[in-house]
Amino acid sequence: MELEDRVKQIQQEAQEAILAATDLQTLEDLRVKYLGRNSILRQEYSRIGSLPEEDRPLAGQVLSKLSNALQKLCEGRKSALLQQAEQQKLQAQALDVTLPGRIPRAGHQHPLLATLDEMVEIFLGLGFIVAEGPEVEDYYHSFEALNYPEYHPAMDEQDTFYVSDDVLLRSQTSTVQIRYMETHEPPVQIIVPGRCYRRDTVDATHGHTFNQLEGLLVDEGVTFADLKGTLEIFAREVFGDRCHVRFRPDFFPFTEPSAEIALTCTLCDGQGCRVCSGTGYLEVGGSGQVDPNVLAGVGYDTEKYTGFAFGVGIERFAMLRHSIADLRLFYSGDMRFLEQF
Ligand code: 2U9
Repeated sequence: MELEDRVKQIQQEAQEAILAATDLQTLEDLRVKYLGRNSILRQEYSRIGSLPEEDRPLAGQVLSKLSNALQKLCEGRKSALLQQAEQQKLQAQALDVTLPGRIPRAGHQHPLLATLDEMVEIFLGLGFIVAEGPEVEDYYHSFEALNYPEYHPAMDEQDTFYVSDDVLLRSQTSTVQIRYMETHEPPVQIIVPGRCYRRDTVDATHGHTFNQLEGLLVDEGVTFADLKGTLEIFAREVFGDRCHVRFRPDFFPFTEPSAEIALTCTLCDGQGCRVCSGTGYLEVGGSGQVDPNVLAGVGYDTEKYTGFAFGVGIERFAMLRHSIADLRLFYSGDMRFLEQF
């Protein structure tokens, strides 16, 4: 075949292959194949010596033209591939500023503590201050100082967690009120939020660990009406103006007279529904006038001072506030539950 035809065929083949190269390595392999030391072009150059004298200059021209053309093609393709790679890199790094921002997962308060804080706020607004005290208590502050008679069932081991004969986990925050009165003269106006412990079987409405909010007000001339008025304001702040307090006789060793605290059902406004089992009321805690023995026990003049006290369960309130049927959900650590608040 004539040199001209061979050159045309090589150019055609090389051009297609170079333009079809999709990466630098393939392109480099092609450059070596067509322009390298052992390339087809080199072989053609080596044949020039065997041509007739008068044909050699033209052959040299034709081959160097082909070599330049293929060299240019390789360089062109290489810069195109580099540009393409650069474009892809920039594309990958491209930031679409119109996308919505990633909302950082913010933690938030636990529903129990949120409810507790809301209840505390209301009493702070009524002039109470928060008192705190130990959760691990001694027998005296837990029972004797609270006027429990000897061998009251509450002090038995089936209700209370004992660490030793005289050390136990408090079953109510009332011990803090005793400690507070031991170190402060009247008037006393405190609320005591906190964790309490009872040997209870865990079910939808009972736990061995639960939170309480207790209140104590001791001054001259404090009456049962003051107690009910205070609780009435509290109930309306939490559940709205249609919520009322119902007192029913009850008994606690540390209060006399005592009253069970019930609120009009938050769901049916007192008409009666499944939540309040048709009664229209929901029991939330207990209250009463502080027993004079308790005041005498901390050295207060019971002729001069009287007081009222109350205690409500936080879980109970939180369950009513958020229509939760099982208090174990609060302690489950289950984000599907907690994320709803
Ligand atoms: C002192 C004197 C009196 C606090 C009171 C109750 C009634 C009561 C329970 C309600 C639900 C505990 O969380 S609960 O299970 N509490 O019924 N608590 S009177 O009376 C006191 C406290 C301290 C020195």
